Amino acid sequence: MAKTLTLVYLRRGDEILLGYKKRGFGMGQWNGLGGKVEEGEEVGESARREAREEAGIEVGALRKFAIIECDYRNVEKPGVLEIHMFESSDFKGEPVETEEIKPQWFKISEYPFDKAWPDDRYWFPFYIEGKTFRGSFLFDGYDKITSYEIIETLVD
Ligand code: 8DG
Repeated sequence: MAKTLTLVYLRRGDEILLGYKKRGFGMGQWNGLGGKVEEGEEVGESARREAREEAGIEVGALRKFAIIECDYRNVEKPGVLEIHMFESSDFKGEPVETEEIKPQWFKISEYPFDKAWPDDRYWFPFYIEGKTFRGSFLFDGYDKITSYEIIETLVD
């Protein structure tokens, strides 16, 4: 069974909030806020909890725009992660640095693809075009994608 995780992208005009991961999985890369969904936790609630824990932000309404599956092969712990992706412009507070991440607003046109998970460059254009979609990515190690598919569809 795939593990369920979240990502939440806060938006402020033509800017997007990313966090530089200081430790743990995906360390040294920029990503949305998020993490593992805990047992008994609703996915949206989990995304809000991660935004609070990682950057001290209280998030209100969320819009889910995608679910992606990342299948990691040739790694120490192979397996599939199912990641539910949300955006929100409804939040209180300014992001603060925590032990886990350093937050920073980026212009959409300056998304740091070179220092982010390799799938981001494939799905981000779908998000920017306002599409909702499902993606699946087959990884060889954590840095290389050997095949992928993105299908525009409703997500819930
Ligand atoms: P924890 O023990 O602190 O809970 O875990 P962690 O190691 O710090 O991180 P995590 O909770 O496992 O969360 C990993 C985050 O990274 C989660 O928000 C989902 C996201 N993520 C992946 N894989 C990929 C990917 O391929 N692309 C993108 N954009 N995000 C990913 O886990």
